Amino acid sequence: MKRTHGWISGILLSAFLVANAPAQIIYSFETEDLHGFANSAGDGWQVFRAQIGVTHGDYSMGVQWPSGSGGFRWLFGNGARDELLPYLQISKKLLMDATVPAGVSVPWANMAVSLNGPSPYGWNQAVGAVGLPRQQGTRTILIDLESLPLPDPNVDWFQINFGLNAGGAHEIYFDSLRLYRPACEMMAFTFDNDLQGFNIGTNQVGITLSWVDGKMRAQSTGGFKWLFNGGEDGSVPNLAAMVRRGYLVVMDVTVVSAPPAGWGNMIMSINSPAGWGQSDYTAEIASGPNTFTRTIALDYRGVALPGDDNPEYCLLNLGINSGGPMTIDIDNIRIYRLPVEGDVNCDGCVDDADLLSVLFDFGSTAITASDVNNDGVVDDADLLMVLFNFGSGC
Ligand SMILES: [Ca+2]
Ligand SMILES: [Ca+2]
Ligand SMILES: [Ca+2]
Repeated sequence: MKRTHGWISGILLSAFLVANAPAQIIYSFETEDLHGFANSAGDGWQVFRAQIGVTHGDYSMGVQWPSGSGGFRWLFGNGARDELLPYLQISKKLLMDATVPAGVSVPWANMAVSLNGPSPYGWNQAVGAVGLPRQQGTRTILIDLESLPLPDPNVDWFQINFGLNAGGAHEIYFDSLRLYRPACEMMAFTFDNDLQGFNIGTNQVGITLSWVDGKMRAQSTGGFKWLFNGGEDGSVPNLAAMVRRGYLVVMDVTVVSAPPAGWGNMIMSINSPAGWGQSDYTAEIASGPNTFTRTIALDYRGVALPGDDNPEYCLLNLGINSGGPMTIDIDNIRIYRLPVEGDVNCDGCVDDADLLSVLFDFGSTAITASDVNNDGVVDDADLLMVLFNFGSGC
């Protein structure tokens, strides 16, 4: 009774902005050349500085597909090594905000990502696509480049390239390409001993779940299937508290057996007394004939969340879809914390630990979360931001 309210969609969406927040931002798209990406325009494609979907600074990067058509195009970065490589040496998982304006929607949209440098580094493309938002709203996407090597630190040039693809004329605004921060994770499901309540429900066919080596294995015959959370004893402790403080569900997904049609994707829902909160964002999980492991994220902003930290129940359900039989392993489902301004260590509370961090790094020009306002130096401006927000989120 408490578990499945079925296919409820029609979620109310609004294009909302994320507050500027501690994050080590690589590209903010503030200048006309958009870190080189603007030069990728042409053949009806438009890449331009915009003021829609701005999540850091004053501008974003707008991309419009050719009028009336979908399709694929690479956007190439500027090759300025020092604006990119030092960041990837800290983390090869990146986040970026992607906003679709009102009145625009497409059946599907995704992005390929490559790193590119002079020979012998060459062109290194990450396996698998990243889902892009298909309808109105701001969603944060996770780009996992862990599988790619980095070039020699003294390489002449080095760039990141985005291959955009959509099943119709699309329009997206990007901002705040930034480092993913493990410090912001709240662990929800580790599958250390069992499936932690995940099941396939009573009426669903064509899907089996099993516990394999500390992971949840889902074997689907294809098409859309729910992996329900819950069972007899509700949900994992503190899940409601976590989802109320986060905005992304993050997990490690291994494609054990790829679907013959070459595609597989995932949506999610949070089910609580607030209702069946189904996300509109679709994460790509399988791509081509490849077997691989990577981290994906599902942005759940806009879904109904429990009104307090201790509701009668709070369940996290995953909906997988594939073109034919597919086997995947899922592990380490965690919730990524919503930014709290001034929260340097990303524990959700602005307190002495954050203050000490800024004081300790004072004067530093390194890439550090102590640079709260992301201007490249830790100084009194950052200290003031922590002081102004002291106690926030605690
Ligand atoms: Ca910006
Ligand atoms: Ca803190
Ligand atoms: Ca600063």
